[in-house]
Amino acid sequence: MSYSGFNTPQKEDKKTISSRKKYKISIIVSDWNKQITSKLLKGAVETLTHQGILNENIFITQVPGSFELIFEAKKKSKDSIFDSIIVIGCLIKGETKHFKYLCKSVSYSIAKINLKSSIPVIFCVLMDENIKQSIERSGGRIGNKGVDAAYTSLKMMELNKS
Ligand code: DLZ
Repeated sequence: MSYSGFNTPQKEDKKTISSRKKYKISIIVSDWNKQITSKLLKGAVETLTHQGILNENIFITQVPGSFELIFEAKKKSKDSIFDSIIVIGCLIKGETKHFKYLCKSVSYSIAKINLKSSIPVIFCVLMDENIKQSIERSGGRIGNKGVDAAYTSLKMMELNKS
């Protein structure tokens, strides 16, 4: 497997898993490139539930494209019921300038929400040169970035509460 940079956490003890029952997570997922974002979503949800988050505490919102992740994340970050937000999208380079400006605005805006928000917003937006790269990162050779985002969300919620 290629190096992904992500250190998968050690197996957690029962007490830690059980302590996560209280957490509520919003996942905002883009419909654009759904064949990829649905796999990222599946990876995230399976990891969260496996790590102690209750199914009924995972709130999924679908938006048309990655650009709309910004508006929805801003809204959800003001909603005090959530302990963490994960935004999932997939931007693939095309022939126009859309890719460059979408990548810039989505990453910049989600970073900006994190500066203001009291809850962590986890960034799971692939920005790939082609569909092959996206397939590799959504359950292929390089793993599933949805899984990594779920672990990051757990870590950040726990840090935020400590
Ligand atoms: C317009 C557009 C393009 C060209 N490419 C993508 C993409 O690769 N991934 C993605 O999530 N969304 C894309 N979009 C749609 C924009 O994110 C947005 O939905 C529209 O510009 C409407 O605001």
